[in-house]
Amino acid sequence: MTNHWNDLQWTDCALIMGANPAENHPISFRWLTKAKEKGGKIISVDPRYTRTSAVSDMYAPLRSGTDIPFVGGMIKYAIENNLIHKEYVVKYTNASFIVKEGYDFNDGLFSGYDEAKRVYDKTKWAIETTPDGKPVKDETLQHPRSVFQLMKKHYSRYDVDTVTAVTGTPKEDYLSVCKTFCETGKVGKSGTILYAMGTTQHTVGSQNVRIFAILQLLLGNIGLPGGGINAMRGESNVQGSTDFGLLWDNLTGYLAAPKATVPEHATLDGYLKKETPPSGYWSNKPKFVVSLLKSWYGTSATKDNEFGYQFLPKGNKNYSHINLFKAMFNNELEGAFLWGTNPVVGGPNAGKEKEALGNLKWLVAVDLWETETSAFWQKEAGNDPSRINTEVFLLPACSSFEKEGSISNSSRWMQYRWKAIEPKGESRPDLDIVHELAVKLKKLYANSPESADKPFLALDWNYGTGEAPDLDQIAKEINGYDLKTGKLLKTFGDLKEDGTTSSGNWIYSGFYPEEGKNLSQRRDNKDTGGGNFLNWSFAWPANRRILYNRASADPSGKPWSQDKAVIWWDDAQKKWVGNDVPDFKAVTAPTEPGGTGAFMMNKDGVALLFAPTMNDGPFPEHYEPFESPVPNAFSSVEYNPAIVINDGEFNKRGFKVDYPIVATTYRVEAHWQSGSMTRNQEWLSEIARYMYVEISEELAKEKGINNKDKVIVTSARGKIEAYALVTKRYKPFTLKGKKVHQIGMPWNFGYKGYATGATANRLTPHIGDANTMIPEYKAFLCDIRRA
Ligand SMILES: Nc1nc2c(c(=O)[nH]1)N[C@H]1C(S)=C(S)[C@@H](COP(=O)(O)OP(=O)(O)OC[C@H]3O[C@@H](n4cnc5c(=O)[nH]c(N)nc54)[C@H](O)[C@@H]3O)O[C@H]1N2
Ligand SMILES: Nc1nc2c(c(=O)[nH]1)N[C@H]1C(S)=C(S)[C@@H](COP(=O)(O)OP(=O)(O)OC[C@H]3O[C@@H](n4cnc5c(=O)[nH]c(N)nc54)[C@H](O)[C@@H]3O)O[C@H]1N2
Ligand SMILES: [Mo]
Repeated sequence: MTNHWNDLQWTDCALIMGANPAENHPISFRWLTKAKEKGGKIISVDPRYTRTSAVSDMYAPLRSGTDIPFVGGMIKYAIENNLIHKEYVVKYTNASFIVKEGYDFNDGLFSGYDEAKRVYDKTKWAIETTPDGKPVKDETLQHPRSVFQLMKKHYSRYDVDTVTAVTGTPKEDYLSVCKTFCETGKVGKSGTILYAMGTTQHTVGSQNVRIFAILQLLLGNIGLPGGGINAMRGESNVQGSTDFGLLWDNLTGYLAAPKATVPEHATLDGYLKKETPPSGYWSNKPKFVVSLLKSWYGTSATKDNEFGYQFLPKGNKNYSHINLFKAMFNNELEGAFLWGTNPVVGGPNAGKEKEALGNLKWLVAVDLWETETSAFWQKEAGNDPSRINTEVFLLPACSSFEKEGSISNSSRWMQYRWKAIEPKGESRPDLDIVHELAVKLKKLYANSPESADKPFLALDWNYGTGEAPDLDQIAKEINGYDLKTGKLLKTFGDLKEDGTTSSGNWIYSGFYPEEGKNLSQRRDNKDTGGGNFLNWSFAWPANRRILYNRASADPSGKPWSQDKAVIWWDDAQKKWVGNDVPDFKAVTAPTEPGGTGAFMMNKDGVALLFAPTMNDGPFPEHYEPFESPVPNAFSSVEYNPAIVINDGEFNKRGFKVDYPIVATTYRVEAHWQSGSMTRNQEWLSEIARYMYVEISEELAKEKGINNKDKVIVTSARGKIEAYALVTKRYKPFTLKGKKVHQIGMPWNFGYKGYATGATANRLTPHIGDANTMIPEYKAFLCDIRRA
């Protein structure tokens, strides 16, 4: 989230698109309800009329996979009706930058496309620079190659008629959403966009988020209270896990993992040169990287050995979830640890992922329960246990209530949690399990002459001598030290690139200062102003609650409006003051270089309307999902031209002749994820007992299906049986005068626990987004009939 949960109370309009927070993030409604009491409006945009829609002021349906046309049309509407915040756009975005000749967009493709490799040459999307490397600008925004004009041209194609013929949204509903949300472009108003998996789980998932950002920047909504673009994170600590490098291509703190395929990454020096931009806050990257290496490898990290950089693995493959399972399927992996995950229910094309597990020699599952995954070898229809040779170990982990440590929520708040009860049975905290493994393996490998074992032996593992690791030691390591004095660091501003500081995660540096204590344990619930609660826990970075808060003030440092003031320049005190920790050094005057840089992480201090960094184009463009019932109305390019096509058996593609119905998947309030946590609870199992499929009354009639009938849903990957839930929540879409049906189903079911039922993921495609590889769980084709 750019903002935080409590801050939602200040919004004038919340556009909830691609999420159902009334069920999945109920805490949001505590604050959205307050916003409503103050006159704020809530809009729900979802293919299905959800519980969120039911408490919203406005609802607009759209066919799954058509968010880019929906928002693209809003961008056109805002520009044409003069609703944008012009000064904000000129000063705080790259709208005025001139794009070099060579950039082009033609029939769905940007310039630089290599059809054989399915990749773009992004150098074709460069910004024109002066001899000293500064962007060339036209602040009148009139230059035909200015970002603003190119963007305007790009979205001029997204007119209301074309958009609604693609999304299937009734025109009046669509126009009401445009009008209501775009009113937040007025100075003194702020609007927020709340999103989650309905947005990201698409082959255009990253561009779905990008187009939200563009709209919010045009309306001047980022950096303001009640504004921003707010990703409601999923699992309670998923924010923390990505902060700490759990994504396959990241080290902690969003530093790129070195790759064998990037020649410059062969040395630390080369890596730093390649990955460090010349300006913006990321220009400090060498300090973060060297401090990270120092905290991982301690005294084994010296200047002479590139601070242990060569200990880091340098992969040559994409090992996102989708590719890992493909590798498993192709016998490229010998064994796997599946730590707190249940892919036999939650993975895309789960039937095939289950098959892939059988190709492992060994599998270690660490979980609270025996799940469909650790029990994948057991007898189930179509399974022959005698043919599976995988040796499975199940290590019992204890639940969050039985251990202590911190979790980071969507607000970026790192909150410490204490143990409530002792662990049951032989279960142990995950950290203890990791710790014991590491200690035992270190002993086992101590005398190994193998060079492959050197990195593991070089790891500094100094978390005490007990059976359990010393949590305080770990917390301090994350914060980081001044290695010369042995003192804890106060801020990441003190990190050095010469090996004299350490920090296990630079973005958290400062949460455990020498004088204080672990700030994630702070529980002072006094409002410090603006509902920001600065003394409650610790928010990264630097305890800042609203990211990009510099943009809440005009270039001279005066709030755009008193109603939406966050920080402002106090000329008497010669510093930034207000309700939040300022975006940059508090003493940087607006008149100084960088003083207007509201987006300080970026190279030129501005936000990117035009983003030459994306794999699938600098502007979001509509492509149909990998499986779609209609041709693309915007170009002759069918689906995202930059996605990796997983040919072969793992991902059979379905076509509308066999599978004419659009399907989507979602979660239900009474179940948590793959269901291990809830389908093993009698009470929750009673509330949501059976697997079902929601279908419209119209489709039910066409197919002769009655409410509660058993039905069979098929896709190119498989078939499942479920109960029909005939509902008014779905309505057929009318696309260019033709009727297209959509159905939806929960993905929380499996064959373990009390409440059992068919797994929706037996149907979903094994295809991912062009930038992140997140699977396209939210839009695919199927058919349905009575069982
Ligand atoms: N009770 C409960 N709460 C949970 C979870 C749980 O399992 N149970 N899981 C947690 C986790 S890990 C996560 S990631 C979050 C997920 O939170 P959400 O993203 O809210 O979860 P979903 O229900 O999967 O999807 C949200 C909505 O997206 C809609 N949708 C489908 N396709 C599209 C589309 O193309 N465009 C748009 N605009 N909408 C679409 C669906 O109809 C659905 O209503 O929830 C968290 N909270
Ligand atoms: N079709 C479809 N599929 C989806 C989605 C969708 O919207 N549609 N959503 C996707 C999303 S957003 C997510 S996040 C994934 C989730 O996919 P998974 O992470 O595979 O699913 P979970 O059920 O959250 O699995 C977590 C497991 O961890 C165990 N567990 C709980 N607490 C602990 C603990 O403290 N320690 C350990 N070791 N284990 C613990 C639980 O018992 C459970 O078995 O599913 C994805 N799959
Ligand atoms: Mo999630």
